[in-house]
Amino acid sequence: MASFDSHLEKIVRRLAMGTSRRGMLSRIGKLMVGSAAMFPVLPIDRALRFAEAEAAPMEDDTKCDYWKYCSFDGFLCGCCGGSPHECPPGTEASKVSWVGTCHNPKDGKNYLVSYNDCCGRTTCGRCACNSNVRERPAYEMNIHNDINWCMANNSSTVYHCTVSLVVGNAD
Ligand code: ABN
Repeated sequence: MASFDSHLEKIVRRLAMGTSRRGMLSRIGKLMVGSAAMFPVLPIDRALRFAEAEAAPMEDDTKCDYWKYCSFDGFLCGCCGGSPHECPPGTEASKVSWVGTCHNPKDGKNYLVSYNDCCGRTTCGRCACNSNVRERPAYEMNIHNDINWCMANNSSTVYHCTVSLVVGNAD
């Protein structure tokens, strides 16, 4: 070990005698720049990639682009004190509803989804979502979804928000 130390000491001394301090600093600087190009080490770069990875999955059922909302028309109850499938307190689910067929990209299957309005409180007004896949003009009520489905409830005209429930397989 002692011989290794003295050998290393000789090399370092020889290097030091043949190099100015400024020259050594410049070499160290070049080495650092070169290695940074090869191995990206700046924390800001990694943070950005993490943010992109976070944004990638389409699995958020609080957002209108969630697969189950393909034929949605209304306000998402998850933003109105309820959940994506539960009416908020003080409201009741509509007795009639609009049914759409949505494709779940996760398992590649199609599902029947019932969109029930929650009735009995004034319009929530948050998280409007109008996807309307396969909706047709209003002259055919069963294929038109821009309707207040609270019509069959006691609180017939007061619409608050809409929930969505998978009711069956559509394949
Ligand atoms: N189905 C949601 C809705 C309620 C009232 C009016 C239009 C659409």
